[in-house]
Amino acid sequence: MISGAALILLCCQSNSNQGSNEDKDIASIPEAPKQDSITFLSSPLISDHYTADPSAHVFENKIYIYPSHDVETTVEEDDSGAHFNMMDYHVYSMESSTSEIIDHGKVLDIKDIPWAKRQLWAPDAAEKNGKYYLYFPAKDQEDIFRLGVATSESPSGPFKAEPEPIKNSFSIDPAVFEDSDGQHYIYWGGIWGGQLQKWRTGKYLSTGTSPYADEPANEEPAIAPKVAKLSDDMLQFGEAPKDILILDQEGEPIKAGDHERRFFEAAWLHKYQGKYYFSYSTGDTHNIAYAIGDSPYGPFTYQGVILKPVQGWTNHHSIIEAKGEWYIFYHDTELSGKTHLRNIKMTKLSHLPDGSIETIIPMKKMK
Ligand code: FUB
Repeated sequence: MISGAALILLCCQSNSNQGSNEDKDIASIPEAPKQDSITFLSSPLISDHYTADPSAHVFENKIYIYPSHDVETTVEEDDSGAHFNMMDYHVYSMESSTSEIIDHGKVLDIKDIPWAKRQLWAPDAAEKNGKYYLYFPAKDQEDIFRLGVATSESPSGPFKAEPEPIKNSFSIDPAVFEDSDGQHYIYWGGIWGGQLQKWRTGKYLSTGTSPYADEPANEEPAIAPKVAKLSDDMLQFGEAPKDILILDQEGEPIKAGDHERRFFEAAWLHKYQGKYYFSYSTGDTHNIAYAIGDSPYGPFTYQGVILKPVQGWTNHHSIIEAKGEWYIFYHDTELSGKTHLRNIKMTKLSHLPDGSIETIIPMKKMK
């Protein structure tokens, strides 16, 4: 639950672009539709581009944000998310949670990713030995989602894509967690448009275009998100991908029909007081939920909801500690009112004394 006092507008930073004098989308952002009846917990961090799926990290003592860059498209909306037709990535940074947000400009373009055909979806980044790695999903020439990596000497890019996707990679939404011993783990997966259900047998199931065709029956265990150690050079899986088990309080796997609690997409991992917190979107029920475990591989036991539904269909987040405070980055559609044109936001996140996370209510609708 969130206290009334917490329901204030945070984060009113203006944003400035340090990248080349690149065209901003601002000219094409129409006036926000009137939403007098909604009070939002936070304000958009960026208002000259549409941004989504914010993966935040503290690098070089600053907050860096790696979001998707949403764009208008002529591609028609469908159940597989074809209208999320993103073409490039920008990187943003902030000196602190209350500072101005800096746009470092375009850091990777789809035309510079040799294997990628379309849809640059939610990315994440990691650092090792002073080098930076951008992980991202894109559809390959066969329209199969794969995970790619691009590298840079700086957290603000530009990033150079590897010529091939990560070997044996599939699906979407990579998120990289560095454990206290320096080992990096990559988490990923997304059902429906994210195609994870198509890999149930270990091979891609070409059962037509319906994103629902290959889902398990309601009483079967839900499709599991994936985890793997990264290789020493950070460019490949360092081991065969493993299933992440999400259990209910009785120790039973969450079922496929349990849409309130089952994994859908947007995996994230953070560590708090020695415990591993796996958080994710429940998709069609629109929550960010979390589960706690004793190992980066899980199993994780379902605990509850971190972030209630935002405006818009998708809910996608990241969680970081910066200067001793915890923050959640997320998105909604406050600026556009359109599902595929989102804007990123942030607010504080609280771990309660028993280790649970206080539920955040991102908006209130007035009657
Ligand atoms: O941004 C495209 C997709 O929408 C992401 O990959 C999902 O997590 C959802 O936010």
